[in-house]
Amino acid sequence: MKKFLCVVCAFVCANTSLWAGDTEAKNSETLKFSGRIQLQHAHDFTSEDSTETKDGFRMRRGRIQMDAQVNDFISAKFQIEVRDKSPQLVDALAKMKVSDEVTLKLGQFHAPVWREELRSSGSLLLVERSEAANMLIDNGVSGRQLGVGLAVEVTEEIDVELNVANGAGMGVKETPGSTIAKFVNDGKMLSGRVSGSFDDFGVAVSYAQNAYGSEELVNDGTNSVIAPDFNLNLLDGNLEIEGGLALGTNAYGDRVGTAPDDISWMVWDLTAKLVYMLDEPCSVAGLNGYEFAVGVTGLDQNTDVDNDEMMILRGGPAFLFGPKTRIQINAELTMPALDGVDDMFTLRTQATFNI
Ligand SMILES: [Ca+2]
Ligand SMILES: [Ca+2]
Repeated sequence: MKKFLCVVCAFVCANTSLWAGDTEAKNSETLKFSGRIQLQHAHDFTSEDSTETKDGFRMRRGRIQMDAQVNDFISAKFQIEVRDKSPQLVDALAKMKVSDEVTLKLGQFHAPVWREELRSSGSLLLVERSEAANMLIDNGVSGRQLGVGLAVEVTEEIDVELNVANGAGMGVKETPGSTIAKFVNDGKMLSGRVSGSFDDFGVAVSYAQNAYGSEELVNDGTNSVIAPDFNLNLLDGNLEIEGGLALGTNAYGDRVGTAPDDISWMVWDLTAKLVYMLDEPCSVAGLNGYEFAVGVTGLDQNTDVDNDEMMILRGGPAFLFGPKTRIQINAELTMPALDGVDDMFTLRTQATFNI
């Protein structure tokens, strides 16, 4: 009897431990939780302004994500982020599989523009996305947006994605009665991307346009961008090269009187990362590999104006602790073309824990 009880007990215990690892989803076939913690430290070597902090830590990202497979046709993703101390909704989208080739996306998610922007923040080649990526967001032609999209798998290699969104950025609603601001209006952002993925390389071109202001406001116009980008995997995937070029226009409408001239801008970025994996993890926190990445970014805010350009060089090593954890160290040198403006040198370190 004692032996029988032990067997029953062992059986129950074994099953209980299995149950403990599962997540019970009320409405979905599967539900997966994941998250990300990114702690960043930066040191500014150049600022001589005694009123400025030169050095410190910040919580770059604290994220929680849920991925649900509701049924064979519907999946959903929900991600919230706390950056520093500000919580925000990052991704909230549902995907509906219309056919084997066509998927409808609804909610808040990345507009299909700029390869670097579409890469997960947990696997960026350098600590931060480039200033080129930031300039596309600042001009309202990329980034996370609220709207709907259509993803079409044309062939095994060729994908097309189309998107209609508010164009007002993350979490910003556009509803009847809302007050018109720069990107909050009746005008919507339209974007699209055609991409080809082959064995060792990928190539794509994106287009976006976003109407800003309103006919009643002087700043009535449309921002647009066309942006080709690529990536290459060499040396059995240990060398990754990624780049992009974005040609943008901020066009002002036909306003009577004070409308300024249209502005053309250009940004580009080229980044490479070399990975070296150890044969076996070492005893220091399971260190199992190294990376070295370098990147160069060019910004020209107005192609008709001289001396407003900027070149940014970034690079440094990273230490891998298994597939989900790494510490990256980047030296960042920002070189404005304008005479009399000093270069800026920052050392940025980031620990990423994908959990
Ligand atoms: Ca809008
Ligand atoms: Ca210029």
